[in-house]
Amino acid sequence: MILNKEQITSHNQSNFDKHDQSFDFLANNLTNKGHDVENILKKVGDFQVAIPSWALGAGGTRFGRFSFHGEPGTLEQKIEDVGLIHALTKSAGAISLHIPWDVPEDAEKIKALTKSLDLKFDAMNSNTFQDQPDQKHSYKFGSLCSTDDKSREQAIQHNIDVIRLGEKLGSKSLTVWLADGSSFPGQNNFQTVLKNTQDSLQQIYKTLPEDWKLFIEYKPYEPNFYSTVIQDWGTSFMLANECGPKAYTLVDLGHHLPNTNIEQIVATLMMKGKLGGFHFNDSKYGDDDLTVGSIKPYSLFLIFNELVYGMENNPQNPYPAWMIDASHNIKDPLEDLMQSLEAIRSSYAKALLVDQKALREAQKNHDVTLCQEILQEAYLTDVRPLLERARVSNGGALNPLDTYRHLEVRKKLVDERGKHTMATGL
Ligand code: PSV
Ligand code: MN
Repeated sequence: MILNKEQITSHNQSNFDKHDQSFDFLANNLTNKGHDVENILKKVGDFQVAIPSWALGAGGTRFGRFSFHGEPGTLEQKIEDVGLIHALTKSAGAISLHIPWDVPEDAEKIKALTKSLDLKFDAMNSNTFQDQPDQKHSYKFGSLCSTDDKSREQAIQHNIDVIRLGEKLGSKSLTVWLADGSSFPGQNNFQTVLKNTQDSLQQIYKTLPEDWKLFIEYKPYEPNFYSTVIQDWGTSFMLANECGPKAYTLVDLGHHLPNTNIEQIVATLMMKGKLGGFHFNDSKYGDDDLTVGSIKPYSLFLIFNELVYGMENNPQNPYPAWMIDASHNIKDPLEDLMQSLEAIRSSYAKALLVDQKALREAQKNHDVTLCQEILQEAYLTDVRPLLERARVSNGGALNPLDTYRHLEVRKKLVDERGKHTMATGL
């Protein structure tokens, strides 16, 4: 299913008056406070977040999976779904593939489809956390960290194959997330598995094309419950440094123990020029895969405050690759992704409203109360009219969720694909 521009613009008409009023009110207020509204609109409109192929079907837990009707059953349908989200939101201009879940039969055809929907290929993701049916050596006791040479070599080769496939598609980065670790004390020698992982990553790094980046993702636990080889940003940062200048740390919001100060991690990595990629989601307890901004919106704003500071003040850090990494159980995945995109852009816009000059001054004067006021002033601004204007200016929907429901997109997808389709993935 493909949405055409006319369907979207004709639904926009009914809400324009209301939008104009609220936008004018906000723009006046912001201008009076010294903000450059046009500049903010441009930055917000340009902010694009990749959608992972595995977020388009319903996720599951080890207790079960409830399929969502009309799920994309093929890679083409996954790309079409991202195309739908992008047509409505104009903020999801890329798809991130996970191999081997998404191996295309015809790379050229897939590339053409993606281009026709105004999408790009974001990072390629390798998968050595599951055994595949035709696989010779198991990853049960680790992949890039494995003490079994055959498993380790197979995992290295898989990553190299993913890079080669990504080259055909026009991707420019590889994200490596490893489930490697141990579930019981004594199971692994910590130094041996770390050393093996470092050696393996270096071998993969050597095959990276000149204009590619390697993103090393970390996670404290799950699926292993005692130790994970790349457990935290420090380990990832160390490995990235051992690999070389094209290797970076990737921060996934769900991969931190409760109450970790993620904004401080972001600041540290950007100062060192090593924040390469970012996975958005939200969580209450662990890697919960919840909609971005649904649980801790203020934390997300504080994180964006550091991201904005880093993007403006750290030329040593490349522009990060943004991706939503969530796939949960009960909502329509496309609706969920549109809510996440809105929360991301909203936090970004609010962070752009932080009066950096006044904040520096208040920090210099140790006026702690004022520092907090400055942050809150930005956070409490209702930026929704700004997001609407940025979207509509780029040809998107004033209200993507409302338009999606009005146009009965899910019903049409079910009619087209059937009720009992199932997306590949977790
Ligand atoms: C692991 O929890 C993770 O965040 C990694 O990014 C994976 O590649 C992704 O989820 C999907 O399993
Ligand atoms: Mn992730």
